[in-house]
Amino acid sequence: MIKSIKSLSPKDARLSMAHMYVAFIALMIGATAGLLQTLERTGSFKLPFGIGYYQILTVHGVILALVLTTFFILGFMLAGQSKTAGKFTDSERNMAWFGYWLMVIGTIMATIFILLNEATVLYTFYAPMMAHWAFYLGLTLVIVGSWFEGFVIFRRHARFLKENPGEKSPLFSFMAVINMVMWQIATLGVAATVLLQFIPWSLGLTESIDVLVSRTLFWYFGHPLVYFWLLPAYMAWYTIIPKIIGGKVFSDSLARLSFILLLLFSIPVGFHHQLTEPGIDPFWKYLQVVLTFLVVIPSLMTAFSLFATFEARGRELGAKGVFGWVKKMPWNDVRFLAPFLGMLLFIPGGAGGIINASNQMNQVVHNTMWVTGHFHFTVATTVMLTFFGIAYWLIPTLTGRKFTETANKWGKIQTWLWTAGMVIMGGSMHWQGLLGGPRRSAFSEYAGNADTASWGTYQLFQAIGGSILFLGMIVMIGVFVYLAFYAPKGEEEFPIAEEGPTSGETPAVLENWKLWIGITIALILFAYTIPFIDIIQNAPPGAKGFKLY
Ligand code: HAS
Repeated sequence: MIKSIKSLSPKDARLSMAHMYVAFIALMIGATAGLLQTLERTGSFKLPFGIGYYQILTVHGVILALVLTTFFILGFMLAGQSKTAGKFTDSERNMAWFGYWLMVIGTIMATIFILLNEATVLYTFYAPMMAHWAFYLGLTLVIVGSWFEGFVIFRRHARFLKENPGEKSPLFSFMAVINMVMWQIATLGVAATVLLQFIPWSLGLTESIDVLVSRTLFWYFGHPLVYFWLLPAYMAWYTIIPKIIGGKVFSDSLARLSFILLLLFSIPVGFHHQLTEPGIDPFWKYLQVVLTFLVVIPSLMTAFSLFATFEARGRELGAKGVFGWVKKMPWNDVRFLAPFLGMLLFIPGGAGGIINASNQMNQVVHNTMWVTGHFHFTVATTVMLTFFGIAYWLIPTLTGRKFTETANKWGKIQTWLWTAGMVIMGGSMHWQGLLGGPRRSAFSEYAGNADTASWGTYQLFQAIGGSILFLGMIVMIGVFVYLAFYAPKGEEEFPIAEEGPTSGETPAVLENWKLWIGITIALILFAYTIPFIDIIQNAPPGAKGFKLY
C-alpha cells in the first residue's frame, strides 16, 4: 500500500505502479517462453503437454513486444509527467485508470485465446493465418485503452502550457506528448486492419482477406511501434541519465528537435519491412528507404548529445581528452550502468538496422535469424536495459521505499547477466542469419533438411544465451518484488536533470504542434496515398484463412 511520498503525488504513484505490476508479470511469462523456444530449437528438448513451438512464440512476442512495453512505457510516462508538469486532476487520473482497465481486459482476452491455441498467429498476426475473433478484439482493447492514457498525457501537457503562459514546457512532458502523438497516428493503421479486415473475416462475415492491404496497414503501424519502445529510453537518456551522473542536460532544443524528427520520419517508412513483397511499386519502396535513412539522423543526434553530456561531466570532474570521461562515470550505480550498456549495444543494433534498410542487403537478411538478432539487440537489450535501469529507482519512488545497496548489487548482477545473455544469443542469431538460417522456425521444421541441419552450434549458443537471460529475468523479478514490498521505507529520488550552460535558448517553434503534426500527416499522405490506391486497385483475389495448428 502506497503511503505518503513527497517525490510524487501518491494517487499518481499508484496509477503508475499498477502499470508496473502488469509489465513485470509480462516479463516473467514472456522470458520463460523465450527460454523454452531456445531449448526447443536445439532439438534436444520437447515442449511438454503438446504445446506447439509457434504457440510459445506467439506468447513470447505478444506478451513482451506488445504488453510489457505498452504497460511499462505508459506507467513511466505518466509518472514522469506528473513529476515534471505536476500532478493529474481527478478527471485526468480517472480517464487514465479507465484506459488502464481496458488494456488489462484486452490483455487477458488475448492471452486466454493464445493459451487455448486459438490465436497462434505470432505477434505480427499476418493474414491469412487466422485467430479467434476475441484475440483481435483483445488487442483492439489494448490499443483503445492506450489512446485514453494518451489523451491524459495531451491534456496534462496542454494544461501546463495554459497555466504557465510564456513558460517552456518541461522536456519530459514534451517528449511524452511526441511519443503519444506518434502512437495515436500509427495505431490508426493497425486499428483499421483489425476492425475492417480481421474481425469481420474471423467472424465469418467476409470470406477472404486482402493480405497485402493488411500487411501494409500493419507495417504502417509496425515501424513507429519500435520507436514507441525506443523513445521512452531516449527520454531517460536525455533527461534522467545526466542527473544520475551528476551532470546537466546538454541541449534542450537539440533533444526536442531530435524527438520532432523522430515523429516526422518514423511513420512513412513501413515499406522497409516489405521490401521483398510483390505488389508494391519499387519507386515507393525506394522513397520509403530514403525516409528510413532520414529517421537515423535523430538517433545520431542522440548519440552526439550523450557523448557531449558524458564529456562535459567528465571534464567537470577533471577528465582530459575525448574519452577521459570513461573513468569518471558512476559504474557502480546500476541506474547508470544498465542504460549505458543498452546504449553501447545500440551501436551494433542500430548498424544492423541500417543494413536491414539498405535494399540490396535486405535481400540477404530478410526473414533470417539476423532480423531476430537485430531486434534482440535493439528492443530486448537497448530498450529493456534502459527500462530496468529506470525500474531500479522508479519502483521504490512509487512505493515509498529506498533503493538500497543490496538492490544495487543484485541490479548489477542482473545487468551483466542480461548483457552477456543477449550478446551470446543475439550475436549467434546475427551470424546464423548471415548464413541464411531462417527465422520463426521450430526445430521440427528444419530437422532432416540437408541445407539447414547444420545449425546445431548456433542453436546451442542461443540456448546458452537464453538460459543466462532467464537467470537475469529471475534476478530482475526478485529485485522488483524486494523494491515493491520489502525494501526499507523512505523517500527515493526521482532524478530529473536541469539544463546545463550549453543548452541555450529553446526556439518557440519547437512547441508548434499544428506545424509538426501537419508535416507528419503530409509526409504520411505523400509516402502512402498513391501506393495504397495502387495496392487496392490491383489486388489479387482475397485469401482464405488457415490456422497454424
Ligand atoms: Fe529495426 C526490423 C531498420 C531501429 C526493432 N526492427 C525490425 C524488427 C524489429 C525492430 C522488432 O529497414 C522486426 C520486425 C519483424 O518482426 O519483422 N531498425 C531499422 C533502422 C533502425 C532500426 C534503420 N529497430 C530499431 C529499433 C528497434 C527495432 C530502435 C526497437 C526498439 N528494422 C529495420 C528494418 C527492418 C527492421 C529495415 C526489416 C527487416 C526485414 O527484412 O524484415 C534505426 O532506427 C537505427 C538507428 C540507430 C543508430 C544507433 C545510434 C546509437 C546510439 C547509442 C550511442 C552510444 C553511446 C555510448 C553514447 C544509428 C544512440 C557509447 C560509449 C562508448 C564507450 C563507445
